[in-house]
Amino acid sequence: VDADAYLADHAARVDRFLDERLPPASEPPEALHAAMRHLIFPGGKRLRPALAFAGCEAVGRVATTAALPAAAAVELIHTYSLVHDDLPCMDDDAVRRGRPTVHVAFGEAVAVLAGDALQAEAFALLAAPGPLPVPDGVVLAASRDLAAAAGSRGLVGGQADDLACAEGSEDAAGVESIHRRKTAALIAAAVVLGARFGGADAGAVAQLGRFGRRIGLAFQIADDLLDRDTDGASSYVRVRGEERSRARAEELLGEALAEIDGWGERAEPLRELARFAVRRNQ
Ligand code: GRG
Repeated sequence: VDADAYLADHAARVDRFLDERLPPASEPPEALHAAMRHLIFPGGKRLRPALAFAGCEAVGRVATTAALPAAAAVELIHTYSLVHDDLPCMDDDAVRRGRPTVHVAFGEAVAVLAGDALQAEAFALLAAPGPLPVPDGVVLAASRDLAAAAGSRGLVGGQADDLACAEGSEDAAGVESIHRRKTAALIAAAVVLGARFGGADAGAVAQLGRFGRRIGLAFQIADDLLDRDTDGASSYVRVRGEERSRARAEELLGEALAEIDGWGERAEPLRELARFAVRRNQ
């Protein structure tokens, strides 16, 4: 399995599904619906949806089509967080995914509302009937996991602490704590939700949760190494230096892969995506 090919194939699948399910830009309120779609299409790497499909595949019980709602829901939460992170009151960015940010294109108020609506839409899509039947209990557990990853003990809490330490006063443990919540929680949720939609039992969910949290943290350290956010308060590279950051990312990758050692061929996409997340250059 080649990570680039897997990402491209599964991006196309989740994009089709999102395009079908999201309100069309022609539906009133048009500006809001256009703003919601602005950062969704064209997307980024679609790593989180790919991880959801790979989590489903690793469990190996059902066709990965079953995981479409999980893959789409996680990408919607991710995209909403980018829309809000780019706002003038947060990172104040004018460009995202190579295009004007949502607030630049549609104004600040519409960007806030588009983010809000994308977040709600994530849960609506997760709970709506998907292409294949999924037990209600699976949807309930997945909703709980996604809400936890997105909430004040996950993504939003990590963002809050990141903003609070804007002077860069954090030590390595503090930076890791922020990274675990701001980035790793949602990446782990992607794997876990995909696995749940694939019929994973409690043991597999726990293992893939540990796998996903390590990959998520390593992904963020790799992001710090790519140096996109040099002044970032919570840069691992700033507190640890480049060499130790690389070593930490590799250590986490090793721990993650050990977690799914013995899962066989079906977990190969998950392994390839893990290596990609840590060693990527994009
Ligand atoms: C505003 C609630 C709220 C949270 C913001 C996502 C985020 C938290 C901030 C964006 C800045 C940043 C560096 C976040 C860390 C996560 C991260 C590396 C996001 C970028 O993910 P990619 O590389 O992006 O997967 P694409 O565009 O490929 O989807």
